[in-house]
Amino acid sequence: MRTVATAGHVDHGKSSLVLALTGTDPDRFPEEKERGLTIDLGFAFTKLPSGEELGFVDVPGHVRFIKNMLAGVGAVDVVMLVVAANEGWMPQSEEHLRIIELLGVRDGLVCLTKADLVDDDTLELARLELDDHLARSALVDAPVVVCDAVSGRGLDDVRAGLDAVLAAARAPVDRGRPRLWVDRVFAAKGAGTVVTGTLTGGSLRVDDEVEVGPRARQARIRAIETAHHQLDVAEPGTRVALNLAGAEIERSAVRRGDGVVGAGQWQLTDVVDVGLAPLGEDAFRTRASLQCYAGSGEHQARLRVLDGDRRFGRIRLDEPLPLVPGDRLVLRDPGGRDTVGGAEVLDSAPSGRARDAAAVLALPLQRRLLAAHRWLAVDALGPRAGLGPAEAAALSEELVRSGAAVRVGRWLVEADTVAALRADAAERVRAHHDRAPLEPGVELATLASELPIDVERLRAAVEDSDDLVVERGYVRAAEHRSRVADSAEARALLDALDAAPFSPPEPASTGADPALVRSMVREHALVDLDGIVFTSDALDEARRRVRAALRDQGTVTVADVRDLLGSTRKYVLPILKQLDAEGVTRRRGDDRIPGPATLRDPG
Ligand SMILES: Nc1nc2c(ncn2[C@@H]2O[C@H](COP(=O)(O)OP(=O)(O)OP(=O)(O)O)[C@@H](O)[C@H]2O)c(=O)[nH]1
Ligand SMILES: [Mg+2]
Repeated sequence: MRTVATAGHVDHGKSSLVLALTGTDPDRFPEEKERGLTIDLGFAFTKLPSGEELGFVDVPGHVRFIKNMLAGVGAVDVVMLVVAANEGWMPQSEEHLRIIELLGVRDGLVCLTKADLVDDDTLELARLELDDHLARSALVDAPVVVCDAVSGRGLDDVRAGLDAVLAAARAPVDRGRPRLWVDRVFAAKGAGTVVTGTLTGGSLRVDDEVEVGPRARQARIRAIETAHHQLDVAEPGTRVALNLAGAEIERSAVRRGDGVVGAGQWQLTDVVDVGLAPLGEDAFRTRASLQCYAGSGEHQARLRVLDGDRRFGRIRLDEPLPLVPGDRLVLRDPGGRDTVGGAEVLDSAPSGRARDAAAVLALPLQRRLLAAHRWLAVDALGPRAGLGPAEAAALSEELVRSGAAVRVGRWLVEADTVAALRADAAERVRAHHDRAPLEPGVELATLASELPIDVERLRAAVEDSDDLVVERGYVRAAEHRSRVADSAEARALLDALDAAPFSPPEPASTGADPALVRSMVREHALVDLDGIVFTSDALDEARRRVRAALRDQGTVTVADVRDLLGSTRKYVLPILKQLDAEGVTRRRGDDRIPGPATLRDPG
């Protein structure tokens, strides 16, 4: 199914044409029928000669209801522009055409209707005038059909014309990232809430999880309907009604302008950097309050122009929306009198300073994403670029293959950025090795704060590098000895301590360098218990013997342990204090009983 929106000046015969083509009067409200004036959007369905199902979104022509018109055209990419032959081109013919262009619509059919009200000469004149207005517009190549809704003249040409235009128009894209801008909401008969809109970007099926509105409320699709029949799957381009189930949905009012998107696939944003498309000179002041139309919604927005040429701007919206690069916005002055221009979203999550943004925004999409974010999480690529999972994966690969980016952990980073980071890190680490050759390297967190960068990114960048190594929380040069404890000096010290493991000599008395001792403690080759340095092996052995004794006797005294280890109180007390701290033993009066760790695992 495809969806087409009407456009054109008030009273020019849009709704009458939709009625004549579909048999459904799109004017739903009694007030509309009475006054013969469309106020809000109307919907009707038909089947074209080709067999294609067609949904119409019929918009009001009166300038007072332009907000509703914008809600109707926000998600369609084919229009039917209607001009009455007896009145010719009028202000809303012009404004609607401009709006359509700002939204990026390139395909449409033009109906010169009410032909029954004019003679042939007037009709010919109207036709020439119309061609004038369409020249140099987005609809310059659109077929023009002469018709009227009273006698039915030309209606078959309209149907054939719609078929031809739809066949030639870009097919709705399926990126696997569905989004539906809600244009109508009502309570379902049984339960739940029904929202309608034109589905784009991907398909939705019954039972899919979706997120709704600025707070991304969770909902499940209970049923899908189009043109009065039920669907299991709705394809992009279809006008659908979704029956939504979910506690958060029942309680809250879903409104026109809310987005319904595939769960977990979209990021909501209330600030976007855009390319500006002004209508006329001086359309945008450097800072301005505007009405911004996005999808089916109207929003208050603040625009800040980012460059002297007024090509780029930063727009802050009154609430977060699911927007991606490529989305088109229409901007009107807050008095609501004029459409001043449009905007194309270029960056949906601008992070840099506004005054630096323009240079980045001028780049093509891929370079722009990398330049704007520097560290672009791979799983954010889809939402940031407006791409589906498959496209995002392909883009990621392409960026790496072309050398534009390097894959670092879960990020894509400009090659230069990573290279500079690694060089900086390596220089600092080497300088540290020179200053403190006995130390294992620089602590990862310390290095991160010096650079500065967060630890996770630094770790990823260093782990993939050839000349740096991360080990036990330290970054060292690849050629730096991995363990101080493997050195000859260290072996000599270990041998000296091992000679009397439970009453070891002071390291200084063996001639060991205090820096070496500190490094060995950090590497867990030695333990420092209240200033007495034991080998880790000695502590392990002491722990083993104490646990064995506890198993046999239930309790041990300091004197028991002293005998067990063949040592003296001076050494035994710090060892027992350590075992207490580990939960191996617990004090009870003068005795030690099994601690929580021993009770859990008696060994
Ligand atoms: N003679 C004649 N009258 C028409 C034709 N089409 C519409 N009309 C009349 O023109 C008036 C306006 O028609 P609508 O179809 O409501 O016009 P519209 O463009 O939908 O108007 P808005 O939605 O308010 O912008 C009605 O009185 C129609 O009966 C036509 O082809 N010939
Ligand atoms: Mg109408």
